[in-house]
Amino acid sequence: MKSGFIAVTGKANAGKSTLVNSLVGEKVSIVSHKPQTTRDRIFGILNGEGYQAVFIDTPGLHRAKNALSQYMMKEAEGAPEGADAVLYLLACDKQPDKYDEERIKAFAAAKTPFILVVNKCDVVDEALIPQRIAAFKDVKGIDAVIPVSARTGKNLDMLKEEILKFLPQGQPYFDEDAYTDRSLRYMAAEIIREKALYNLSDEVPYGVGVNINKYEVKENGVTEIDADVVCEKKAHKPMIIGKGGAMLKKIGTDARFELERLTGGKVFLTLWVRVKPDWRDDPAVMRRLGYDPGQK
Ligand SMILES: Nc1nc2c(ncn2[C@@H]2O[C@H](COP(=O)(O)OP(=O)(O)OP(=O)(O)O)[C@@H](O)[C@H]2O)c(=O)[nH]1
Ligand SMILES: [Mg+2]
Repeated sequence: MKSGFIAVTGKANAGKSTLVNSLVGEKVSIVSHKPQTTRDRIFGILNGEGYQAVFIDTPGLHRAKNALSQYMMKEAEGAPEGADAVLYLLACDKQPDKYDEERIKAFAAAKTPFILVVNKCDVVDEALIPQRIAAFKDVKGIDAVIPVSARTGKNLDMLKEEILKFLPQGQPYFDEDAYTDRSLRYMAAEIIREKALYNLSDEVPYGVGVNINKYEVKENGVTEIDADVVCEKKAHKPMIIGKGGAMLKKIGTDARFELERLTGGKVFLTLWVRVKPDWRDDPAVMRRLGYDPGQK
C-alpha cells in the first residue's frame, strides 16, 4: 500500500481546484472564473488500487493586501511543507511571469519531488506549449513536466502515474470511502460562497464570507441550513439582495440545488445578508468565518 500528500500550488485561477476535483472525481473545492476563490487548505482524497493520494488544494499565490489574504498565503505557503510531492500549476493560456519563475525555481531547488503541471491545454495550440515552459527547460530538480487539461481530463492518467512514483509506502491516512477532510457544514458554506461568486459582479464577491448559523438534519431527513452572507461594505448589501430580493433568491436557489445533490435529500436554506465593515481586516469576524487571523 502507498499513501501520501501532494500539495497543489500555483497562482490564483491556474485551475488548482478544478484539477483536484477532476483527479478525485468529486467536487471537493469550489471553482470560479474569479481569482482568489479558494481560501483554505482543503484535502481531496483519491483512493486507487493499492494507494491513497491526498491532494492538498490551496489558495492561489498572490501578494497579500489584507489580513484575509495574509491568512490565505499562509495556508498556501505552508502546504508544501511535509508533503510527499508538490505540483505547481501553470495555466498555459498566458506566458509565465517572474513570480511563476521564482516559485518554480524555488520548488525545483527543494528536496521534495516536484512536478510542473501545464494546465488549460485545451485552450491553446499544442505547438505553443514548449514556448510557455522554455524558461524551465534547463532548471534542475523538476521531476516531470506534464501538460494537462483539468477541465477535459486530458493527460490526467499520465499525471496520476507520475504522482504514484513519488508516493511512499504506508497505510491510508483517511477512510477509503472519504473524499475530503471537510465537513458537510464547511462544504455548505463554500457552495453558498461559490454561487455568490458566480452571480455577483465586480468587486463584491471578494469581500463575501459565509457563516453557517444552523446546520441540522431533521428526523424527516430534511437538512435545515441557516446562513449569513457577510459583506464588507454597506453599499454591497442591496447588490447582494437584488431588486425585490431576486439576487439573494438566485444565490439561494443555485446553492440549494447543489446542496440537495450533496446531501442526497431535501434542503431548506435560509440566507441573511449582514454587513461587517472591512471584515477582511477584522480578526474577530475572520475568526467567526473560520479564517484564523493568527497572533496579530
Ligand atoms: N479551459 C480551461 N479552463 C480551466 C481549466 N482548469 C480550470 N479552468 C477554469 O479556470 C478558472 C479558475 O479555476 P479554479 O479551479 O477555480 O482555479 P484555482 O487555481 O483553484 O483558483 P484560486 O482558488 O482562485 O487560486 C475557472 O473558470 C475554471 O473553469 C482547464 O483545464 N481548461
Ligand atoms: Mg481554487
